[in-house]
Amino acid sequence: MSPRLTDWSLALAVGIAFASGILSLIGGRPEDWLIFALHGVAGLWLALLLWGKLRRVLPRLAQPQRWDRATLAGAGAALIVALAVGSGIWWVFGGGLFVLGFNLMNWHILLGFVLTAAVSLHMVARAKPLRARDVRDRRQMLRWGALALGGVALWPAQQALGEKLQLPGARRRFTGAREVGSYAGNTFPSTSWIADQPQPIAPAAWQLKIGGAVARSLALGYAELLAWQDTIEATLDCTGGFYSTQRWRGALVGRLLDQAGVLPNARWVSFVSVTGYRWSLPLGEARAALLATHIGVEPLAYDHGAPARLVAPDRRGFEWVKWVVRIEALTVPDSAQVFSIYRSSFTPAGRGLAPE
Ligand code: HEM
Ligand SMILES: Nc1nc2c(c(=O)[nH]1)N[C@H]1C(S)=C(S)[C@@H](COP(=O)(O)O)O[C@H]1N2
Ligand SMILES: [Mo]
Repeated sequence: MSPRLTDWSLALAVGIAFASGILSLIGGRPEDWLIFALHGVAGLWLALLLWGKLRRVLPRLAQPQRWDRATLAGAGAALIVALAVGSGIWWVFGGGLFVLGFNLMNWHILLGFVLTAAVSLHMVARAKPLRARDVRDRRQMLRWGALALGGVALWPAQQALGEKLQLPGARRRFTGAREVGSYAGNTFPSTSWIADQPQPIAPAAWQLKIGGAVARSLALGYAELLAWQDTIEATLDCTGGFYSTQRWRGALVGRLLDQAGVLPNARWVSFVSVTGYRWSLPLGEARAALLATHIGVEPLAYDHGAPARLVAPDRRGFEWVKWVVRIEALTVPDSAQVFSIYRSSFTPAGRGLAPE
């Protein structure tokens, strides 16, 4: 393949891997598996392309007298690609790692960002346009197609290999997440998007406000919530790489909304944490979600969002708002909620300081 075709293919593979990686963060419904498959294929295709490129440049790398600054940059780039791809494959096979407070999946995502930034900068500085002759040669294009097909074929082959060898990674969910502490009460890990750490809320002092596009705003106490004993089984699947399936107990959000009387123009429902962290669901989905007070037979522990947290089946863990204090019916989507999950840990309430 011509160097330019290889380079543009590398950039395309990185672009697809990055875009599908970002999309995968919000994918949790079973049909979203395709995003994860696309991500794997793009990553494995990238590995094949890198291999091809290395075979071309290795002879030069072996001769120090021919090194220049570009050689160094190129070797560095190859290393980042190898680390990004390698960390992904290692995760899929079940590898573990915990360095500087980050696990292997955290590092993989970080490397994905670094790689994408590096490739973008590199292209701005040095990309040469693809010429007709780079894509006209039949033999070249056959080779290009073979490599792309190789990426597509490697993905299922690798899944099958993991299963055949019964590698630990074979038991992961389609999101890549690994099971921890299902049906064992509060014992599964607790985590934050950033670092929310509000002061504990005593159930007796807790109030749930329901407002927004409703007929009558109201406030409920903990005991009123306990009166409902709705249970649902649902899987909390954190983008940090673990999942846990529990039988959650509490009140279906639909019941709470009915008490307040949702206005006909309401379309979304927002769940607001005491830290300011908030997320919303479409009305129908929100009705079927649970405001949980219990995991199995145990009351929610502080870390898991006591007194009450959102349980949103088929949604990723970051959407399961903890320490919920307000539910709000919305007539327009809340586009600023994305910022709330980055900001909450830096507010006084999110840092656990006493209210001013
Ligand atoms: C452009 C940079 C990236 C590259 C080259 C890359 C590459 C890879 C590769 C090769 C795999 C293993 C796939 C397999 O063997 O089946 C993988 C897995 C994974 N990557 Fe990435 N990745 C990148 C960025 C990201 C980003 C930005 C995210 C999330 C924000 C992400 C999330 C994941 C997840 C969740 C898995 C596990 C999927 C599974 O278990 O099937 N990646 N990645
Ligand atoms: N208020 C608030 N809710 C939150 C978070 C947070 O940082 N603040 N983190 C979310 C993330 S990223 C996940 S994966 C789950 C983790 O729930 P757990 O701590 O019970 O495992 O809570 C979600 N709810
Ligand atoms: Mo998470």
